[in-house]
Amino acid sequence: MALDSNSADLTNASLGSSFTDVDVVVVGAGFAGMYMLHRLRSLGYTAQVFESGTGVGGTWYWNRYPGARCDVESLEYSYSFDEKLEQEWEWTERYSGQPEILAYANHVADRFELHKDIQFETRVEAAKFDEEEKLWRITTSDERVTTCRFFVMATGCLSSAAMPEIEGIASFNGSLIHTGRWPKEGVDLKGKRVAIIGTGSSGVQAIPVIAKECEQLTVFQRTPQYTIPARNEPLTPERQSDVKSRYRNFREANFSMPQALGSETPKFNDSVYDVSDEERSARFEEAWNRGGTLFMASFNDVLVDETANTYAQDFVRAKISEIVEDPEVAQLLTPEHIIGCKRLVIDTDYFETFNRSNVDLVDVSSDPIVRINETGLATKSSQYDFDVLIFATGFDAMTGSILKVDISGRDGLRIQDKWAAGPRTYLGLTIPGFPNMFTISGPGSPSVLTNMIISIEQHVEWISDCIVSLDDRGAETIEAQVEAENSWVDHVNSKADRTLFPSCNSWYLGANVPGKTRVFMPLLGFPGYVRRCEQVVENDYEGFVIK
Ligand code: NA7
Repeated sequence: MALDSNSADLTNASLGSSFTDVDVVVVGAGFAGMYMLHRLRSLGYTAQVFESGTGVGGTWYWNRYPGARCDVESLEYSYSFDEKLEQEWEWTERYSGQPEILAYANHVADRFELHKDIQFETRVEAAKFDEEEKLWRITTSDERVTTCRFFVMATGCLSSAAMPEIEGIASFNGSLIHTGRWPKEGVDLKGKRVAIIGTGSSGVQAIPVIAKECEQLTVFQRTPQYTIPARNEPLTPERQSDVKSRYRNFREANFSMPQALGSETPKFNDSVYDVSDEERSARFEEAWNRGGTLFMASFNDVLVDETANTYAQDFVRAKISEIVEDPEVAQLLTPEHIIGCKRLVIDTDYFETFNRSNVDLVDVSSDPIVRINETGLATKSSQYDFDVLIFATGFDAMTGSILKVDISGRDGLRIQDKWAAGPRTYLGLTIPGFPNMFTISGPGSPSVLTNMIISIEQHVEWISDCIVSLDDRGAETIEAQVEAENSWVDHVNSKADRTLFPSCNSWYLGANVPGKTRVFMPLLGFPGYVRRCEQVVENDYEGFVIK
């Protein structure tokens, strides 16, 4: 039995195995932590969420940079677990911007009264499994220890901002900002000389918006980016009410898609080789005009066959040279790598922005950044001065926030040691050696290759059903077996190896973080994954030891 989290004033040393502060501690109050809390409470469990920010929303709380926008359509990127919520919330655009998604997260928190069980401005620093008592002891930045039976890491996949180690960074006299830690109060860029390092999704979204606001923008690019127009537009009331009138069917159709999204976007099951040159170009052109990441679904082999991929590459390269007026700039903006193996970006006026007179592009692959100094930065050949330096340099994705917590499981096994050669999980949900601990959208699950909110819901429901099942049978612990983990890791790798995904330096592989082991972390294919999770339960939690 659990005590009310606020009334528990016991020293942990006096606690017995059936006597904990709360049933479940959840780390993070993003979309995963919020639904986990709601679901646990509705099943009668007590839960305490710890969140380092001052509000809910996770990645949408932190990523307030100008232009931040979701690359999944609004009517899909929303919770599906509550029909009233689904009906009452009105989205305004095809792809929601960060302020609207954060407003939605706040609406959900208010609607389900989540705040009372979330402790904000509190970081979980350590978590230790007590084998004798069969409970977890969670140490937080306020120097308290909370005990719980179950421990859920809902820390998000893109929440640990990655800052490159560039000499002299502390000497810069101007403002230095990471896109993933954009100040809540905003940043006035009017009349400022701004520099931005990084042209991933964050850079590509921010650059066109910042260029319109600031006096001068210098973009430091290491790798050019393939990006497809988002074609964002206001969501018409007709489209919104149409989807709302058949939301269950719409959700189910998306649930059966490989990425849990896009059931109404045309997709094709033929090869680039099956059609004429004219048809191929017309197909890509339609996808370009339609906008969105499903450009890659124009043919069935673009992401699996290197030569097939070159047709898509060539199409986008031709677009860049059409849009960008200065041929030298166009050349610098033209990627050479495989399209889609780094996450495909969607944009609004990205390439067009380089036609503005106040935007300069510096290729730091040929002229590397050497150091940051008081007035700006020095590349090997030149000095650039500016007032604001923006790092759009991405995240220590998928594992960064888990590894920041000092987690030790059975026999004192530390997660940092367990994952020294890269993350290993069973189902992306559990880790042998760490009983009663779960990771939502962890490495080895479809997570970032899907509509994240839908993947989150599937994980939250699996975890809470698992906890109920343990209680129904009077069991205390569940722990994944190493054999199950080994075959799961093989499964995740073999899926990735059948595609072009492992062939370039992406954050999916951890290749953007110096020293991080190169492992393709997400699992391809949502419906197959969901079936597998269901089978595990049907086979009485196959691959787990329950005691
Ligand atoms: P990404 O996609 O990891 O992009 C980071 C960018 O920063 C990328 O262009 C990197 O170049 C660049 N980068 C990183 N370190 C450096 C250094 N030291 N010097 C120069 N350039 C550097 O992160 P985002 O935040 O844009 O997007 C992450 C995801 O969030 C995105 O995929 C969406 O799902 C939402 P590189 O390519 O490594 O040469």
